[in-house]
Amino acid sequence: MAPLTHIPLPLLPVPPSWYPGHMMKFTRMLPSLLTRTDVVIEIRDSRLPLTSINRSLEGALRKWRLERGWDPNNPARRIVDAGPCERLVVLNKRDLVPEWGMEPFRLAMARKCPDQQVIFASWQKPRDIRDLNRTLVDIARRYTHTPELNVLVIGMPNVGKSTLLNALRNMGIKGRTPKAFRTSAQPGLTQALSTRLKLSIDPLVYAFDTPGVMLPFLGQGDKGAERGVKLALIAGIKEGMYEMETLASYLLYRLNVLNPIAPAYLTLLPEGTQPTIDLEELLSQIAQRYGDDKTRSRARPLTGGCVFCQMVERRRWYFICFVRSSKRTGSSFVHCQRQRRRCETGLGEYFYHTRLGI
Ligand SMILES: Nc1nc2c(ncn2[C@@H]2O[C@H](COP(=O)(O)OP(=O)(O)OP(=O)(O)O)[C@@H](O)[C@H]2O)c(=O)[nH]1
Ligand SMILES: [Mg+2]
Repeated sequence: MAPLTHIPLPLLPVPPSWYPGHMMKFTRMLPSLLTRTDVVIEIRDSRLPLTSINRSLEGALRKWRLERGWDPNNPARRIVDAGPCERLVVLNKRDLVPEWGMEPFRLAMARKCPDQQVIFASWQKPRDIRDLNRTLVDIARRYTHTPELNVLVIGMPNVGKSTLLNALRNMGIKGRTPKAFRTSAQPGLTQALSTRLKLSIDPLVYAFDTPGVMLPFLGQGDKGAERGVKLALIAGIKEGMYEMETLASYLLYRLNVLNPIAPAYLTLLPEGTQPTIDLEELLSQIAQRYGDDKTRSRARPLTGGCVFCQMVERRRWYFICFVRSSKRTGSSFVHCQRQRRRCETGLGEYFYHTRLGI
């Protein structure tokens, strides 16, 4: 099979600005909230472990740690240990990324950011939730003079903050507990700081859920444009801000870059099909192979949504969806494939940074 030799980045639109008032309000509140916080759990999406970092919250977190006695010159050393002050980074939705890359990525992060404890987790894996619960309980037990531990959960929209808190509560409190926080596949559901939620009784651990905060500005040039599209692909940006074609062509570009010899979409097509950089051509091939009618019912949940939403909704299936705007062409083509051991349908970031050691 002839490998693709030239894979141009598709023309991407200037990233939209999605920074509604509740996000700005929360960002302003953060420094004062931190004065009452003992542990920050910052949630990111395992599929975009770097792009889902919200750098706009970084300043407030650094200040909080310095005020609580961490060494400004050595972020791993604490000069005054007067009370709990921990920052945990949870790379959530780990069920959607391949296992083999996690440990190298965690090690690379530990080298680069020694002040952050990086944990991969998924609410679908009870062991992850139990470990996280134990980490919080251990921190609380270390500080016997602190009557209760207050945990603040922050992160970009839709990374799974409310879901993780519900899971932590179910794990930490015996008996049936009602679902505490509302969750949604669409970003921006939580819009205000929550009331406190009890995660453990002995020791007492409370947590606060917060609204997801997007970056006020996604960046200039190709970098900013790519950042926007990537976030849209994992449903981190409000639905409808991107054309489906834009998302599909970027996804095609990513899959080609990831494996120019045998990109993942070839498994959808008859043997011998050549890789392509032409989205229209690929769509036609998929249409020919699967036809429209068969796939229409599957396409329904995608109404204007994002290509990777499906991965979230159906655990054991990875979807590669190439969808034409139904308005313009009246058709949509969707196909799913079984989860592969070394899944290459991700956005590539995870893979690359694991290889490069960040
Ligand atoms: N596959 C998978 N999906 C998850 C996981 N955690 C959360 N989700 C899904 O991600 C979507 C967003 O979850 P939420 O908990 O509402 O996310 P959030 O960060 O609170 O979102 P905002 O309130 O909008 O900031 C939901 O559809 C969840 O079911 C996970 O570990 N794995
Ligand atoms: Mg929420």
